[in-house]
Amino acid sequence: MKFNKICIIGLGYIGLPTASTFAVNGVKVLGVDINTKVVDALKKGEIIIHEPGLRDVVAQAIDSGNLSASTKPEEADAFLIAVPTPFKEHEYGDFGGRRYKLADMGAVITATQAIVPFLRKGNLVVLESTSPPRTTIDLVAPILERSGLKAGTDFFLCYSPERVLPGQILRELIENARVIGGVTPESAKAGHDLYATFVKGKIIETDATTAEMVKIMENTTRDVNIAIANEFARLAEKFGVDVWEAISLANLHPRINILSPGPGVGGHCISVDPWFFVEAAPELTPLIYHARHVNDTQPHFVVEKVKQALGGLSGKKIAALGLAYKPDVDDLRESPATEIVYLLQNEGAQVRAWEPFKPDAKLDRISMATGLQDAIKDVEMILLLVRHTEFGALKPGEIASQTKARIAMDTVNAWKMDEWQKAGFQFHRLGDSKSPTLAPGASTGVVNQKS
Ligand code: SAJ
Repeated sequence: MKFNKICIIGLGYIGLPTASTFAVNGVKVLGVDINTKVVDALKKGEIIIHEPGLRDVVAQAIDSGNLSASTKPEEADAFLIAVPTPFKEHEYGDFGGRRYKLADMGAVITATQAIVPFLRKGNLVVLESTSPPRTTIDLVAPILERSGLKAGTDFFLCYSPERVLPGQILRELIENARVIGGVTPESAKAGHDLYATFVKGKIIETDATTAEMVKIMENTTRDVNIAIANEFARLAEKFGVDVWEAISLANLHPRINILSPGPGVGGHCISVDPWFFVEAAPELTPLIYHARHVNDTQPHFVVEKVKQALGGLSGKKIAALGLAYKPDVDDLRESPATEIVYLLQNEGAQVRAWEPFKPDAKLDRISMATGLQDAIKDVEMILLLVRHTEFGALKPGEIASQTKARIAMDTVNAWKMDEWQKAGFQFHRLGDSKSPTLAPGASTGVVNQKS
């Protein structure tokens, strides 16, 4: 099947890279977003999100004349839906005392409804947004069929999950294997033809519900694996062990690959998607539920550790380094770092936050520093929350001369203990109760030779 023009609804972290990649590969693309800021920026060749390489591809796409933007769809050969599927903010489900989050499918519904007036016989519609199992069949198809056309017969309908890693989206979009789940085999074939425009990885056809499940299984597996790493960190603190050392030793086993503990799991994917399984079948998902619970409570674990190190939080001044949900991205959504700042402040601490990837972020009740020095100069503790490359490269000797702080805490294993101690800091690391927390010379009762 040949696609001359496609319409992509949702110009966020997935929709915009996808739209630009199609456009630079010779397809006419109309990018649609209800946010006029996004559309106006794109019309001027600008973007309002940070993703390595995206600015250049968008510029190329616009220069080619193939990418345009609007707030409304138009007729096209194919429609792609790439809108967010967050969870509801104030509504929860309950299964025997297990409180779980609920998917907010509002954006998928609105996007699907927007396509209906423009849907024609022979068109292809693809849902890319991560969605609960059966969404394509039970939610999207009935809305599209209000056009009078039948899914799988008059038009093709697929679910094809995006699986790209923020920070590497443009490369992974092209190189990753692509799963295409059709409501009929013919739909899957049409989806295959569309993505073959630029996908170099394998393109595999299956049914729509399998494809939906594949996506949530991937992110759920990662979430559960991070939860066990976080639980190991808690255990290590109880038993006088350095979890980072223990993990690196366990990972020497040929079939073990333990992930990294940290301040919690954030972002709009891994911290959200497992709830789709829990909501769809709470009676079948105790493990997935508890893993989510462990990761969601990890910020509280960090706050307790900070409290112990400072001997209380009230009135304590802390510099929080990093607010993003993970290293080297500007995305603050569902960020555990941000939650930690709020939790510290709720207990009376005064926090100055520095996020080099989003220095202008305006967050309710968070005092943003204008730079590293501004963040650290007048505090008691430097708290590392995100493993940004530039934070890993900080020189404790230089930091010591720019701050009053003599306590440093690393929640992501980016810093070398001996360097910070040599520079005169009391050093704490998440998951490491083996490390002496006081500077050399002071008596701790615990001796550690490691760095
Ligand atoms: N994290 C840890 N420990 C680790 C790895 C990650 O605490 O060992 C934390 C990160 O700091 C972050 C969170 O987990 O807060 C999620 O980060 P991530 O890099 O694992 O994943 P995302 O959310 O950026 O992207 C994931 C990817 N899924 C998988 O790796 C299975 C990506 O391929 C998906 O396309 C994306 O979700 C998505 O859009 O669903």
